[in-house]
Formats: sequence, structure tokens, C-alpha cells
Amino acid sequence: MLREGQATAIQRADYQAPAWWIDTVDLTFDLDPAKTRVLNKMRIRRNADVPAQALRLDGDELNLARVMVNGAGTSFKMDGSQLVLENLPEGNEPVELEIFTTCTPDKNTKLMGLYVSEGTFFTQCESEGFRRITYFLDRPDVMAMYTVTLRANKDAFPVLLSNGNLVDSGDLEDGRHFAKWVDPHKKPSYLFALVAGKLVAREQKIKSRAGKDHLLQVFVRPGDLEKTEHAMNSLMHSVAWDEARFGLSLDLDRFMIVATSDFNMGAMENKGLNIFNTKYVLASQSTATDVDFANVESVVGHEYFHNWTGNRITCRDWFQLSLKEGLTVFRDQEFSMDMAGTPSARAVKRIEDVRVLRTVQFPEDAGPMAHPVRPDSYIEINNFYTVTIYEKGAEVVRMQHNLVGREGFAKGMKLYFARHDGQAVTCDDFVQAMADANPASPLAQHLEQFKRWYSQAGTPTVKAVAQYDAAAQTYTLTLSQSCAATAGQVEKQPFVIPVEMGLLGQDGSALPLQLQGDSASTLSKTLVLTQAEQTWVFSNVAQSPVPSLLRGFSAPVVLQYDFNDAELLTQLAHDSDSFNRWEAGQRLAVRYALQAIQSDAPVAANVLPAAFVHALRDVLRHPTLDAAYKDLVLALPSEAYMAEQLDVVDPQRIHAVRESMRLQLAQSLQADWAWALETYGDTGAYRPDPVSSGKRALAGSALLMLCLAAQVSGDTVWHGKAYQRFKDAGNMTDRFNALSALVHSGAELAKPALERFHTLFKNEPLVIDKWFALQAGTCDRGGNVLPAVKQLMKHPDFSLKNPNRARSLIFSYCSANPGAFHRADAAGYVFWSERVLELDAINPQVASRLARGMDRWSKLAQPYRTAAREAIARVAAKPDLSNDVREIVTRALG
Ligand code: 0A1
Ligand code: ZN
Repeated sequence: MLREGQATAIQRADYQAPAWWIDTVDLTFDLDPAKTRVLNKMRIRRNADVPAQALRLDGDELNLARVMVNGAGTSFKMDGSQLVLENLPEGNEPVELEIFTTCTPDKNTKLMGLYVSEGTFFTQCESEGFRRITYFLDRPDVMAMYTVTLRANKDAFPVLLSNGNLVDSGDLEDGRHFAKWVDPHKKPSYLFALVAGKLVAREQKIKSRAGKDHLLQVFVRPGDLEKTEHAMNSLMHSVAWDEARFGLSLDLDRFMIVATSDFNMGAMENKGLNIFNTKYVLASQSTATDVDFANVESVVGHEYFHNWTGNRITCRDWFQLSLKEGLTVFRDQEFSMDMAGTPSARAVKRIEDVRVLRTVQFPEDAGPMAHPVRPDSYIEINNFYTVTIYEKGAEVVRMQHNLVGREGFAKGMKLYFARHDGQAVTCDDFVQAMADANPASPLAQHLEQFKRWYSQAGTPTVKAVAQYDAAAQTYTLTLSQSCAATAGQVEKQPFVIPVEMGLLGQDGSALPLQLQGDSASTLSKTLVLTQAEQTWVFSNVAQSPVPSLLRGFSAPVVLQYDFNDAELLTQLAHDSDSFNRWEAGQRLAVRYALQAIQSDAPVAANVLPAAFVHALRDVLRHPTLDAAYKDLVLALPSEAYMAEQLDVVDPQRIHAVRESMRLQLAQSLQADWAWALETYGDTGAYRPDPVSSGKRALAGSALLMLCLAAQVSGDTVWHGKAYQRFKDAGNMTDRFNALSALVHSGAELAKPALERFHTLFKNEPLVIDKWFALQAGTCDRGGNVLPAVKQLMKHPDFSLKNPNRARSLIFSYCSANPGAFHRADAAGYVFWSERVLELDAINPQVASRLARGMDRWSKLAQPYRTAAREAIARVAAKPDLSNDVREIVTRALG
């Protein structure tokens, strides 16, 4: 099929209410991997609010066998992939429509619609996968009641699941059986799901605060059951948390999670039947790291929280995607923080979230795929499941939370549900409820202006200039804002930017803040910047202070202030705001890195001044700071983050400078790293809590630093110790950290360790993913990574068809290892273009994610820039590209 030229952009402004409603859907599936038959009986009626129109149903790769209207045959026509019924009865009476189709799940490599993974049927319908199952009004504002009957061979598919409650089941002829499910809630088609196969479940009965009984189930393949305890605990915590924090209870008798190893994304919130990538369900101490455990908790939370924010109230159209995603990410972030407990652990989570935002979303917002949190147009909606919609969307919700306060936010949520439960609504409806519930708040005061966060793309810059008047004891702070042009948006209007701030004395102590005209003082304050430039004057400031601005990263902006090194060192040693304390260290590291990157001299061995190294030592040796926090402060900014600070990017120069900085820290803090490993290196019986996870993380960093230093000195004692730790480890975190230290430092022992690791875990796909990713992500030594990756593609365990495996090898190399990928001979780019094309024929969604890896090509220095452009052009030249990949490469070439 020639797909070229079919791509037309969908515009938000073109939204029209549907001409028909679908009130009920009764689906009967005869499940067969080679040919599944689907009978779809719908009760539909005209939408009286819009002029009478034909019924146009969406379909995709379906075989149509029969259409009946009110029990009789009918005429119909096809318009592209749509089924059009023009002669439906007039008037507003309900119409019974029956459609009989077949599809081929075992040929479905896109993993959208109904597909087979390891002999089990799964569905993925968001955003437009339901039309690959049957003809339908496949749009989120059409909400229907579903009844689903599944029929299949009982031996091959003993477990038959769909949304809602099981109302009937039993045996049929010829070794077949059936199950009938009724979902008590109406829902859009993207939340439909079915699962059929050989699965087993961990079960848990719970009683809600309201006293209702519920059954929680986590379904996995036999053999994986012992890896589901953490997911089940996370689910129970999620249920309790949503009741306690927002008064939102589980609205179903039964809530199911099912894991599959073939999944395009992380997980999916289908009503009552969440389907998960195994990566976010399965966790045991011997196969999963602390990070994996934390991810399981947050993704289980995320999908569960969608039950209210997404499912009970859904999106009117896909331009409103952030309505559910931004809000639900905000909720899962808060959940993880509340679960972490201590203020320090909360700060660690906040820093991790901001790191993702700044290293992935800020570049997106400055590149060819820049789009507002509520986009205005798209060609392929699957390309808009982005960090802007998710993470920036969550920051926009977080700003609302901060502008109305915690209690005010809870009130806003209550009003949002009171107004819109059961509806498909817009981002505007959400902010309106927040503002209306908090009429005296700065959000309500600046509501229309605040909404620009939804409509304007790009990361604003806030520039701060300050002046201290010793005689008058006043401190004058001027904040100005600007936002660079993005595709299709040249002029930007000022945003509403909450800037939380404090002032430190020269000794680092907190100074009281008293705005001129205020009678009382506080230690921290939120300034609300609404104009292009605004000035605040503080009185009774006894000494020239160090400003601590944008505390807790109170807005998703770039903050510019001309700090001197001494001021940043003061913050690094003393700031009571943990975020800014960490940020001061990052600012210093970036400052020194950029100086070295931009100089013409060969990369020096001492990029970092002694004072900074000493300050880092003080943090590392600090008597009371948590290990997890220390680990974040001691971690250098990533190459990607450094690249974002530059107009012209030489990836090899950045890599060389960062490696030099890392080696400097390894060597000059050698004794301290040894102390850290000694102090934090044994956490006893395994528990994935934040405190012991933090210790393992810091010990892992220490071991890596010791191995790096050892590689240079030629003394391989630490390599031996790392190998020993690798062999003896009682959990995957320590084991994998030790293996990584060997691999990243280029130790001779890396090879036998990798072999041993593979042998130990050859039957654990998620661990084998780590094994591939580690080798593809390791430090390049003389261009050896690309040949290794090509060799690994031939490994019997490798498959491009499995998204997790493709990501572990191909993405780890192309998108996460800049020092190895950006080669002067362009071989990395050639490899990238070949894999994008190869993947596109299998799974366009995964291919287009890989295609995004070249978004920032136009910033590259020569010869990379020309070579990268050529590689993208080679992909774009392919005539039958998917819409997914075509949209990405077209935008990239601009
Ligand atoms: N709504 C899911 C994300 C998701 C989106 C698309 C998918 O298939 C193409 C799958 C999952 C979430 O936010 O978790
Ligand atoms: Zn989501």
C-alpha cells in the first residue's frame, strides 16, 4: 500500500461534535490468532444538536463481512478506510447497527488494536487502535456502555478478560469456552481492552475507606508470579493514596493489571483492565534494580490514578491529551513523593523529575517538534505522546497547585469532578474549575494569562538582576521574561511565572524577606511574574544577600542570574532549599564545562577548580545529608544537558570534556570514594526504600569512580573488587552497578563478567535488556561501540520486533550514547537511518521514536551537521514511510 501523500494535518480549530452518539456496544469475539471474528452490535442515535449527517465510522486494516441496520441488510460505501452509511433512518429514534468484521492478530506487528504476544491476545486502543478491531466512532468524546463476550479455545486461552465485571462464563463445543463481561461505566473506545491467554494472577481483597470490598488482580505468565508482590503493594498504596489525598475511591468491584512483554509504551489505563509492559510490573530483588522498583510504583500509580483523571473525566479530543496526562503525571509524582516520606527523599524525587524535564523536554521545546501543551495541529497523534504533553503538562498543573495552595488544589479537584464527571472535556475546563474554586488566588486573578502555558510552546527565560543598597538596607530584584520563537509561533506573550525565592546571608544563613510595604517577614516567598519586566523591593536587608531563586523549580523556565562562583559555593554549602542547593552545584559544573568546551586548547585534566572539588567532597562526606541526595549532587550534568546550553554542538568535544571532569573527580576524591563505598556499600537485607536505595546508588557511583581511576593508574585492585561485588551481590542493583563499573571503565574483567551475567539471566528477558543496553551505552574506545552493537544485533537473543529489546540495543546506542553515536565517519547516522526504515516496516510508533533521536541535528558542528542532515534526508526519501516517521523527518528537515 502506498501511504505517501495521505498525511493531512488535523486542526484543533476544526473540532466538531459527533453527528451520532453510540449509547451501547455489544461485542462478540471469536478469538483465533490467524483470523478473529468480531460481531459489533451498537445502539446509535443522531446528535440532535448538529445538522443531520451520514454516519462515518473509522476502520483500519479490517475485513468487512456484513452490515445490518435494525435487523436488515443495508447499503453502505467506503471512503478511504471509513465505512459510510448514508441511508440511516431519519429522526431521533435509536438505530440498531450490526457490523461483522475479521482481523488477523498474529500479523499485527504494530501492536495497535488486537495482537498476539507470546501466544496471548492483548489489545491497545489508545489513541486510535479500536478502529483496528471494529468500525466505530473512534474518538474520545463518544462514550458508550460496553458488553463483551469472548470465545476461544479453552486449552490455549484459559483466561478471558475484558473491562468491568464478569457476568457469565462456561464451556462451548469443540473445546471452546466463553466469558461475558459488562462494564458498569460508559467509556470512550480508547479505554476498551481484552486479554486472552495462559495467565496466572496474584490476588488481593481490599476494603476501601468507604467500606466497600474490591478484588485486585495482577496477571502474569506462569513463573512470573513471585515477581508481582511489589506491583500489588504499589496498587494497594495507590488506592489508599487517592482516597486519602483527593477523596477519590475505586469505582469497580474488580481492578486488574495484566503484563505483556510486547508493548509500545509503559502501560495503559484501560478501564478496570490496565495493560502493562512487563518492565513496569515485574520486580524481584534478584532481577530488578532500585530504579526498576521505583518505576513500577510510579507507573502502577499513574495508571491507577487515570481511573479518575482520564477515565471518569476524559478528553474531548486528542488535542486535550495533557488534560489527562499532565494531571496524572502530577498525581503520580506527588504519590511517589508522599510514599518516599522524608523531606529529603521528596527533594530527591523532585530533582530527578526536573532533570528529565530539562534534559528531554527543554530540547523538545527548542527543536523541530516544539508544540504547546495543548497542540494546535498534528498529523499522527501517536507522535504527540511527548514529554511536553506529559512532563511539561505536569509542571503546568504543579504551578496551579502552587498558586492556589494544597488545600485550594483539593477544592479545585472537587469542583472539577462535580462539574464534569462522566464527560469528555478540555484543558480550559480544568483550569476554570481550579480558578473558580479559588477566586481570591493569583490563578483566578490572572486566569486568561495563565492559560498561555497551554497555548504557547517554548521554554521561557527569566532573567534576574539585583541591587543591594547598603545605606537604605534595601534589596531590589528585577525579573524579566522572554520566550524564543518556535515553529509557527513567532511572538510570545508574557506568561504567569511563580518564582519562589529566598535570600541567604554571606555565611549561608536564611535572611528574613520583607517586601516594601509589608509588615511581616517570611523566609521564603513566591513572586508572581506576570509582565515582561517587574521589580520587587525588599526592606530591612541587613547585608548584601545571595539570592536563592526559583526554589523547588517553581516554574518550567530557564533562570539566568549572574551568580559568581562564591555565591554558588555558598548555596551549595548552605541553601535550605534542597533543590537550589543541588542546582548550585550543577550551575558550577556546567559553567566550568562550557569554558573548557568553548576553549581552543586541548582538554585539560583539571577542568574543575580545587574549590569546587572541595565543596563536592564536603557534600560527599557530609554527616547528615542522605546518600541519595549526595549522589545527585556529585553527579555531573549529562552531555545532553551541556549540549542544550550551546548554540553549536561538537558532541566529541563535550564528551571529552565531561570524561575529563569525571576522571578528575575520580582521581582527586579517590580516598573519599573509597570511604563512601565502605560506608554505604552494604545495605543488608534488601528493601527498595528510598534510604537504602540511595545508599546503593552512591556506593555504585563510588565503585565506578574507583574503577575509572584505577584504569588510568594501571592498578587494577578495584577492578578485582568490583568483580567480587558483581559475583557476590545479593540484589540486582549492586550486581548491575558492579558490572557497569567494569564495563564503563573498560576493565579486562568486563568481558567475563558480561558472559557470566548473560549465563545467569538468560531466561530473564528484562535482565537481558539491561545486558544489551549496557553494552550499547558504554563509553566509546576508539569507535568500538558501533561494531559491538552491530554484532549484538546478530545475537540469538536480539529481535527488532520486540520494542523493549529494540530500545535496549538500538535506542541505547543512537539516542543515549552521544559520544559513540556522533562519529566523524557518519557511520552512526547511517546505522540510525537503516534501523528507522527497518523498524518502520514493523512498528511505526517505535520507528518514529527512534527518528526523534536526530531532532537536534541542526545545532551540530561540522562535519556532523551535514552528515546528519543527509541521513535524515535518506529516511525522508523513502516513498512508503508511515505517517508517524514522515511527520518527524519532515519537521526535522524543516
Ligand atoms: N495513556 C498511557 C500511555 C499510552 C499511550 C499510547 C499507547 O499505545 C500506543 C499506550 C500507552 C499512559 O499515559 O500511561
Ligand atoms: Zn498517562
